[in-house]
Amino acid sequence: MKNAFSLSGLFAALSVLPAAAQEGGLVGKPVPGGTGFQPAATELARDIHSLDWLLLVIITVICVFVTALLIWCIVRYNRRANPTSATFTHHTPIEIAWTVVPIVILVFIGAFSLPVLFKQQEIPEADITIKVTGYQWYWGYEYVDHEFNFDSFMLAREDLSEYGYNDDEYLLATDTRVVVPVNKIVVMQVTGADVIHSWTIPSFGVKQDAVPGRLAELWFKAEKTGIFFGQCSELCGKDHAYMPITVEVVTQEEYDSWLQGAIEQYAGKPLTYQVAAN
Ligand SMILES: [Cu+2]
Repeated sequence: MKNAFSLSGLFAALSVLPAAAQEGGLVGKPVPGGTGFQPAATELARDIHSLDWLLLVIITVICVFVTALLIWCIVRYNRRANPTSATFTHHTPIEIAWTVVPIVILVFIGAFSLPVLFKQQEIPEADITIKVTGYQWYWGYEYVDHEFNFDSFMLAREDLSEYGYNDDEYLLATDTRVVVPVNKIVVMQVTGADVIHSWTIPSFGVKQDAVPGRLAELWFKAEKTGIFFGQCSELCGKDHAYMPITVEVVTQEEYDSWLQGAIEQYAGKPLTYQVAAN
């Protein structure tokens, strides 16, 4: 780990732009009063947000309807208002209605949710392929088209400013970043080296479990430049909260020059498979 920190110190000096100078800024850190989703930076994330709104409308209508029915029954059929209760046991039209209406609602929801799911799961042809491996407790990235790899560790509080981050980006900022070009299809191949982790960038609308022995895929096409944060999303041991994810989306020219530097710096570095001894 020590080695990786000193290497990445060098890398920080080579880094593309200071963190604050990005178009999209830094996305994914806590904001005062924030309750909603992190802003969408991909079509996938926009789709998820629209689906969430649709579901919110549907469940609100259902909740209001059921609450109104309950209140009506309490008022109209309480013991005082309705001393002689009805004795029937069946009402076929109502039974048909409460079977058919939920089916129609579920089919309606499925008609909107399944296309979103398929869009995420059908992996398009990649412009850039990156293999990401979850370790206890950091992430390793391999740019498979260019045969180099590096690890990404969370920055200690005292190192944040050296890397161009602010104090409130503690627990999110990492020493190295996954750098990708804007408007290009990036396919991440996700796996785990020791236990199950989960790789996510909420603004991209992607999340994938990193399961040892399996290679899963996710894809995204970021439409904005900037720095995007995510965190390991599968409880993976004592430092689970300390293995964040930082992705930097840059222009194609910036990516090309970064790539040149990264190849020079990292190519030939052996893959690190440090499996925890437990
Ligand atoms: Cu974890």
